Amino acid sequence: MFSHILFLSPLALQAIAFPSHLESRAGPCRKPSVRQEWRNFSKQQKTAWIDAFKCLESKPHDPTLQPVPSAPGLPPMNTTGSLYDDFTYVHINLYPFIHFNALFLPWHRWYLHTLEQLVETECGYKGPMGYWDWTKDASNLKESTMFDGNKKSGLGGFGKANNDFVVKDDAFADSVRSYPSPHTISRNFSETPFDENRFQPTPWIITKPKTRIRDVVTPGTVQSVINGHQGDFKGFLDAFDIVEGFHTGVHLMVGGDLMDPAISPNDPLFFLHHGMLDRVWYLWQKKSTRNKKAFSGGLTPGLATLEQFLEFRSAGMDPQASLTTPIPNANFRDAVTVGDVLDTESGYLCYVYE
Ligand SMILES: *[C@@H]1O[C@H](CO)[C@@H](O)[C@H](O)[C@H]1NC(C)=O
Ligand SMILES: *[C@@H]1O[C@H](CO)[C@@H](O)[C@H](O)[C@H]1NC(C)=O
Ligand SMILES: *[C@@H]1O[C@H](CO)[C@@H](O)[C@H](O)[C@H]1NC(C)=O
Ligand SMILES: [Cu+2]
Repeated sequence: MFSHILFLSPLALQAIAFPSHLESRAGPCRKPSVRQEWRNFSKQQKTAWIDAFKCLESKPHDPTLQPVPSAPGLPPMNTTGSLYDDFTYVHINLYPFIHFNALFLPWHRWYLHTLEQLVETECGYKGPMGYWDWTKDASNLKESTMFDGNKKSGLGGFGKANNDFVVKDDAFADSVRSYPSPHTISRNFSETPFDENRFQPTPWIITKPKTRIRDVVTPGTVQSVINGHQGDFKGFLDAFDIVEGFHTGVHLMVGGDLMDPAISPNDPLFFLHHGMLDRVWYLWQKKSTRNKKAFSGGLTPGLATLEQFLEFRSAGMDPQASLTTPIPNANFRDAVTVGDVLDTESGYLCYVYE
């Protein structure tokens, strides 16, 4: 793990404010793609999804990626890595601008959509995108069927202590990730993931370290988030992304690459976990017209001290974001605004969750 500091200067925020070639994106959505729960993929579909990811590992670095000035401590760009590494690097580079603020959900929605475009256009993938409904696993997380050890169709389980927790039983066992330095992924399960100093680099915002993950990823927790905060995006985001909650909790529970916040897309589970998070936002948006249009919150993460975090929490501090705020993209693929990704079924996006 590497530690870095998340204090952003106004200059750094300006640097991300205007990605290049911003254009309006409108269009009808006649046949939305359907994102499926991973356990609802057939074995052949799982293999095809995994093969598409491996295909991205075989493609070279894309020189159009242009990192923005970012937080000290983040790894520098490695131009001999793969296109998969580039995609991870977009997350590493923009990490301080897209978490614990208003952009968290819109940015990750753009990120998943960009992945979908990458596997389709670069690798000819035609199957569905997926999500991991961890509420199905709350009573038995470590033994979840997500952690399937099939070399062709399995995402694999957890590593062993005598082997630095490197995952060996998955289809990605030979996949080298370049960030922060070349390695294959690791995972180390924890029942109480908010404890044990797993949460870096801002450990001071954890106030309930004994929280058990099984009590957090329940259907009831998710349902109350979806049912709450009518029309109030900021309130919804605060409830959705509390620190001892399901977003952070699942990252920390799996451990290894997934718990290291900036490099977490190294583990393909990232995309299925964030698929679920995007789906929870989607289900909240479906609740009412007011929810569907709601968006608010600040652009600066309030993470400097616990006092600051308790005041601003996950929805960020000034300056305030709006529908015309650009989604930071480090010049990688489409430059769009928050307004472009609010509706998954019209304009720029065209998908639903089953
Ligand atoms: C699984 O897929 C079937 C159709 O392929 C669908 O009817 C069902 O609702 C899906 N189940 C879940 C849990 O999404
Ligand atoms: C960059 O990534 C490539 C491919 O993973 C690796 O061989 C090389 O050692 C990396 N360079 C650095 C400086 O980490
Ligand atoms: C792995 O997880 C266990 C249990 O949560 C913890 O005690 C241990 O320190 C972790 N080891 C590493 C290397 O992360
Ligand atoms: Cu992220």
